[in-house]
Amino acid sequence: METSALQKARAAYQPKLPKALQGAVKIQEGEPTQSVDNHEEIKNLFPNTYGMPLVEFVPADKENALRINVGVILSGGQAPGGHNVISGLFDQLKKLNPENRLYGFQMGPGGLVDHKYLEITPELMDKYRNTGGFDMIGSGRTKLEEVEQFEKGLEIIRELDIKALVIIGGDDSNTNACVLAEYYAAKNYGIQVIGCPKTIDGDLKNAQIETSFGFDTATKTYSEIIGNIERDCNSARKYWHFIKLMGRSASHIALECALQTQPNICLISEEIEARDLTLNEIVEDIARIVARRAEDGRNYGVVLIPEGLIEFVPAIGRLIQELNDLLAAHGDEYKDLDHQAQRKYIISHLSEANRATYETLPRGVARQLSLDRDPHGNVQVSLIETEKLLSDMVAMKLETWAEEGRFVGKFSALHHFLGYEGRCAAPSNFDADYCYALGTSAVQLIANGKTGYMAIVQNTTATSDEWIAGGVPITMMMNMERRNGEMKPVIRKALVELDGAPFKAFASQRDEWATKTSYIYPGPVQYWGPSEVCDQTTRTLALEQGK
Ligand code: FBP
Repeated sequence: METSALQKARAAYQPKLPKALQGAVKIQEGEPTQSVDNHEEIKNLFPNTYGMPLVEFVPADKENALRINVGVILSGGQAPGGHNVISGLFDQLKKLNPENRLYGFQMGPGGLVDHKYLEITPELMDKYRNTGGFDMIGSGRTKLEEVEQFEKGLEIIRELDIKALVIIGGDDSNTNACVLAEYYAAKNYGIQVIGCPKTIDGDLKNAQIETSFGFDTATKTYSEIIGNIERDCNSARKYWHFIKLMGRSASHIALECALQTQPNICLISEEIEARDLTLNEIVEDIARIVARRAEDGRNYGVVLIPEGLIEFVPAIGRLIQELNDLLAAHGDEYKDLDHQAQRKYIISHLSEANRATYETLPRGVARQLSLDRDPHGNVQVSLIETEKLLSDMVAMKLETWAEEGRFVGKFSALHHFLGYEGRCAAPSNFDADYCYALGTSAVQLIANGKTGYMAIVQNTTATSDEWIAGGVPITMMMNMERRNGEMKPVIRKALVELDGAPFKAFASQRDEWATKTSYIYPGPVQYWGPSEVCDQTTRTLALEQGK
């Protein structure tokens, strides 16, 4: 494999570990925990892994020389730093006992079920240190939830003499990690399961998890690109750029990028839902800003749009709920119809109010809403061209206003979708260190006999040696939610809080950003140089921690 000069230099970077993880470690247990909601239901579903205490690692006198084989799985969308979780696991396992082995199951959870794996050797590991991507073992979205899959996985686990599995994933994958941990515990199989918080979306966070890995690098990468577009925009002064950003339901990515780049407009789905806005009202708000800037001779601007926006427009959200249930119940008879017949089928099965919403949506968007859900039951919002939909509707609104004699200036729109551009970026120093510490923590949880835990690292706005490492029982983050037409135990997703510091900081400045041009051009992620340039956390994390 040919490598770039940057990759070579970066391979030599030794990620920094918190003080508590640098030497021998023991655990300090806190009070028993309970789920965030639906205590009785979650307790009944997870009798063996419910109520366990929070744990923190503290220095010990002697290292636990545990001899163990471990399996690791990368699950779901790529996020910068995945390889560093694996190098953290690898180095710590070898440190405990050089005989320890680490196996990577390939292409996601499916690799466990289909017995596709490779052993992670020192040579292989060294090729991937501090690199982006998940290509070392690949990733996938197979949902681990059936007993048959757990038993099939057990066969290879036994064959390789694996005693613990580490599942690196987002909220859905960690929910499945917990279900698997519970199953293996209930059966007394002696297999531990540990999760690690991954996702660029930033929606796997709570009182214990300060941030999911990948959010830092991905938002810095998108902000670099947005800054470049803003600078082009401010040079040519002739286009409105509509930029959709990944993030699924949550608008954390859009909000963080807005804080880093100060665009003219940034929509926040959670606010749109709270204000009960219709699509038409959102379009009018944007068109008003376009017309206002045109009065000052500014026929250009930048709009950030979170990819999940459409689900949060209340009428469309209600429609999606009904479509989810409809597709879950009638998916088989619907699947084989052609496009035209599928549309008819949906229209004839929807309730009156939702049918009206469905029929008023542009055909392409309506179709995208009725396509297959991902294996976890989510609408594939990355496929919906919201940026195009909004700019078309803004253009129509401006035309109507112009016909009414209002001055609207010139409106020429360009579209971008930022998602895949950042998911495999080489991890920032923050993500490189954070992920390495998560991998190290996961091994310490295993060494201390834990299962059904997620590795955590806290105090992350301090310097890395002051970070605090430990574990949180996954059941603690769970509640019951409706998925694919059924109530299921799931990790509660963190959406943007409208009374939280990041949103408030944005809301207090956005009117000025709309009318003036206050762009910030952050430039690329830096790996070497002054600390304020290369070790900066996201604005979201800093604001949440009052920095
Ligand atoms: P995860 O929740 O798996 O981390 O997904 C992140 C994400 O990048 C979302 O932002 C996006 O909607 C989705 O993956 C796209 O999915 P795919 O990788 O299957 O195209």
